Order: sequence, then structure tokens, then C-alpha cells
Amino acid sequence: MAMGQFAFANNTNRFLACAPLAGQPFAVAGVPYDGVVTNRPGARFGPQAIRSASLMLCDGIHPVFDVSPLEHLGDALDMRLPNASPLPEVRRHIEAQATALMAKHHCVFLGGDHSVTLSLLRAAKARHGGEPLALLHFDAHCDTWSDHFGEPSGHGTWTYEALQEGLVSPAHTVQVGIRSSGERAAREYVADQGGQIFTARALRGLDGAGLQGAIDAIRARFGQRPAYLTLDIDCLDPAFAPGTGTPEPGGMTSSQVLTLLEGLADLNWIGMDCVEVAPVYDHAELTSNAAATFVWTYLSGQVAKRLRGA
Ligand SMILES: [Mn+2]
Repeated sequence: MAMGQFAFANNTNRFLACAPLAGQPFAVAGVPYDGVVTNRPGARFGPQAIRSASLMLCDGIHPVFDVSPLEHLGDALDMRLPNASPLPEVRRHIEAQATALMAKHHCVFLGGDHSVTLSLLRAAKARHGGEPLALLHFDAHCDTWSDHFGEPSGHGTWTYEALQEGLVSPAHTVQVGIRSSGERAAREYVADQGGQIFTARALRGLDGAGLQGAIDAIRARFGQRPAYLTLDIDCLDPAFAPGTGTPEPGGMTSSQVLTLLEGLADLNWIGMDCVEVAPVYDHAELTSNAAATFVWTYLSGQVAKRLRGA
């Protein structure tokens, strides 16, 4: 079957109502796949919901970065993906389309379940010199299980797979917001490999200046190594993001995430994804609004950096 025949969940809205993708330096693309979730499906509709929520930001000058990403951004709409093929086949399609987009643009991908990040990291590493990348991973879950309830891969294995494949550097891997149940070997895997974990418990009550220690630690660890940002919306407490497949109480606030994103904007980011937004479980578009704001914040920071010539 030719790739052009896959048409599931293709959207016509564009992020921030930006122009169709042409020669803009920044691109948004949807990855509407949720075939390997543990519990509740629905993240295939995440890209559509995040784009809709973003429309309130379309004329917005960012208050910290003093830019709007709108004129610098195009939307590639959704990847065309097989929906009934095994995960390795789906991942090949995602990687091929991500590779083509990354060749021309600094990309933000809208998931989709978190399994899609492995393909995006494969494309990003190849694009940026082949050295293992730095990885900043916001999530309630460690995603370092070595199997998915007896299957080789799911949406909770991609971090383990990325470290095993050498896509990311263990010493430059940092997780933020982790709190779900799980055996110690998985929960502590990133730290055991030499990375760092800021659990949601360790971040309780910290914001603003209280997060400066975490910002400084991540900055020191990453330096100017090419870095990829993956943000599972379930890093947020369900109070801020109910619309996700596997919510975990006791999570981060939206302002904590924004403090970190704003404070780390000048690192050497090469791409981002925001995953696991499942609008069917959302209320009042809380979750898709949070996701749209995080993506807008990232893009504003990167556009400001580009305009400075940095
Ligand atoms: Mn998660």
C-alpha cells in the first residue's frame, strides 16, 4: 500500500492558524497514532485538539520572549500512517516522514501515544550528526519498562529502547515529574544509567525561584549538546490535564512546567514532541489548552533565539 493512501484522522486546522508548510524555519506536524496504549485510547485525536486550542494564541506576542512564532511557522498537518499494522511498521512510516520534515525545519510533533517518540529520536539523531542526543523527558511514567506486558514495545518502553539503541546519551537524560507505580528497576533506570530524575514528589511545592536548582542542574548536564524535548501531558496533575489515557494524581502544575520551559529555552534544542493528549477524557479543553501553551512557549523561545542569531 502506498503511503499516500493512509488518510486516517488527517486534520485541516493548522496550529496557531499558521500558513501551510512551505519554507518556514519551524514546522508542526501531527502523529495521530495510539495503537499501543496501556489503558485508555484516544491520543490519535490529540493533534486535532491541540491545534483547536492553539487558535486563542494565534495573535499572541509571548510575554517572556517578546515574539510570536506565527510568521516563522508552517503546519504539515498530520502524518499519514498505517493504523492496523504492527508497531515496527508504523514506526518506520513515522521515522521516514519525520526525517523528511527535519531535513528542512525545526519540528514540533503533536502525538499520538508516547511510542511515537522512538521514531522521532531515530530521525533526530541521524539529522544532528549521529551522536547520542540529550533528552529532557516530562512524564508521570518512567517509560523504561523493558517490555510492554509481555510484548516487546508499547508506549511505556520507548525510553528504555532509546537508551539501548544509543539514541540518547545516558548522562544527558533527565526525567521530570515521574510518580507512577512500578518496580524499582524501571523507576530508577535512568538514574542507574547515569542520568537524573526529578520526581513529582521531589518537586512538590517548588515553583519560580524554587525550581532554579533543577534548571541549573539540567543546564549543567546538557551544556550545548543537541537536545530533544518530549513532553507527556500526563506529567501534569489530572487537575490540570484530565484528558489523557493514564492519569496519575500528585503531578506537576502548569506553571511549574512553564517555569522549566522558559528557564531552559536557550539550550541547544533540536525538536520537541507533546504526546498523550486524549481529548475524549478532557474537560473544558483544559488538557489541550495546556499542551498548546507548552508548544507555543517552546516555539516562542526557539524563534526568539533564532531572531537573536543564537
Ligand atoms: Mn506518561
